[in-house]
Amino acid sequence: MPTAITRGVSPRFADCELTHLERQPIDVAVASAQHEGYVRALRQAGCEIVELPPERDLPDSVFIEDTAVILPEVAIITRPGADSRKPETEGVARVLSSYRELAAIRAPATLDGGDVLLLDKEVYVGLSTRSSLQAIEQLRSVLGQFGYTVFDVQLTGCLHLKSAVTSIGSGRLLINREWADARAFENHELFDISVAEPFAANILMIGGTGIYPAGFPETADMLVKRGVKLLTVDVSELAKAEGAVTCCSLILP
Ligand code: CIR
Repeated sequence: MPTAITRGVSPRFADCELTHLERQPIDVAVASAQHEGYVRALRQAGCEIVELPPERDLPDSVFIEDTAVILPEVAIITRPGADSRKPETEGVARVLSSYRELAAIRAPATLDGGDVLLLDKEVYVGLSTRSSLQAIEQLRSVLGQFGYTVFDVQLTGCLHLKSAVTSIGSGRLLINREWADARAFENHELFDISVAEPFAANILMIGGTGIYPAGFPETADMLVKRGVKLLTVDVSELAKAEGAVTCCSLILP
């Protein structure tokens, strides 16, 4: 049974970082209720949940994916690109030390976990505004010893690599080619999102089930027709902070 580590929504969630979206009013109570629905979906998909309490003064801390990269052999504690998010890693490192050996990205390099897509022994890292080439070099040196190859991927117009491309299992990827350079993924089968739904490329697979936002019906329809089992969740309030479904958990397979 996979374990999912999650963290409740901060009371200061409305003070989140924003890069590509305009700030809109955010209802923290609605965001919390949606987060609870997301945690229920993780449970329904077969995860055991370890839920960390909300961090009052860390507005974006619900997006726990950005604080670590978990592999079977090691967990790498990141150094998030936004200064307001750097303290988020502390509590996560404490919890992860019970599950894995830890390594850490060292200053001045920065890395957000949302930029790291693990596909078997290949690790793809988005060159975003949050993740630096130096971090990619550090990942190469830590992960090379375990037989992983690390690739960098050029991004345009989105926050993280996993805003643009995620795995739906069996060598298949869900992708927005406007945001990620698809040539990096030539050895995979690519499923394109609907052009009307640019944020639709972020799906979280737990075993054979895809946890997926309710807001992308055209892409969801395409996925279901191609045999992907979906569990849809309303994450519209979390999306106002540029978050999606992978970013609200750390999965320990
Ligand atoms: C940020 O800008 O850092 C947050 N407001 C959103 C982070 C979303 N994280 C993710 O997609 N992995």
